[in-house]
Parts: sequence; C-alpha cells; structure tokens
Amino acid sequence: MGKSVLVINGPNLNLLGKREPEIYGRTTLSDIERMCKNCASNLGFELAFMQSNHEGEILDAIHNAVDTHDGIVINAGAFTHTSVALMDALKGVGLPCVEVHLSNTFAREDFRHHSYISPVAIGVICGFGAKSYTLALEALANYFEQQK
Ligand code: CA2
Repeated sequence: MGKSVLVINGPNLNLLGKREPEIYGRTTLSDIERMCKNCASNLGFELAFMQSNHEGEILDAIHNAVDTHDGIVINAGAFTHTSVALMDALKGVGLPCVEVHLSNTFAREDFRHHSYISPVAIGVICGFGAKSYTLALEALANYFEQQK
C-alpha cells in the first residue's frame, strides 16, 4: 500500500512570499504545497498539506494523523522554539517525523538554536528554502524503504 504523509506548517507561514521577502524569499506557501505534491507523486506518496496559526489545531492534526498518515513533515515555525506540547504530541503518536525549516536557524538568533521538535524527529533539514521540504520528503521515503 502507498504511504501517506502529512505536511504541517505553523504560525505565520501563510505570510510567506507576501511579507519580509528579504528574509523568507518570494516563494509562497501555495508554491511550496505544489512542489511537495509534485515531489510526493514522484515518490509514490499521498500527501496532505496544512497550515495553522493555532497550536491546538496543530496538536489535533498530529493526533488525527495516527489513523490517516504514515509520516509527518513539520515546519512548526516559532512553536519550534516554545512548544513542549508539540514535542509531547509527536512523541505520543510515534509517527516518523522530519523537522524542516526554510532558514538556517543555527545562523540566526540564539533563541532559534533550540528546538523542542528535534529530539522527537528522525531528522532535521534547515536552510535550503522551499527545497528543505522536498528534501524532507525524500528523507522520509528513504526511511520507509529502510523499514521494509
Ligand atoms: O525558517 C523557518 O522555516 C522558521 O520555522 C520560520 C519561522 C521562525 O520563527 C523559525 O525560527 C524558523 C517564522 C515563520 C514566519 O514566516 C513569515 C513569513 C513572511 C513574513 C513573516 C513571517
């Protein structure tokens, strides 16, 4: 059976391409969704893509993913650096999860160097802009292959 992956985007990522292009570039979240769907279809995945500015909605999506998806790619935005609740949810559901960031968070302010997601992720990809997402999908495909 084909695998299904949920791509989760956290707060403010809906502004991508519309505000602060000098930091986050001109690619919109819809562009990233298209890139992910194209990449997923090449890898033989089903793909669902969501964004929310609300921590609780993201928690619900993670909980519901257990019954519908085989893996998660998450850019938790600023919640990356603050949310014990997201860490607990990802650990709790136990689905393989890849953490992604557009920017290289380690080259930015100190408070972005710590992630609550990294300890419960199978891996982290950051700093490659929109390409971080498709690299994460390839990493998940590789992980699924190794699990066979
Ligand atoms: O580099 C990333 O992907 C981040 O997750 C982006 C978050 C930031 O808090 C993380 O430290 C790193 C911020 C997303 C905000 O996106 C905006 C896009 C356009 C205009 C304003 C915010």
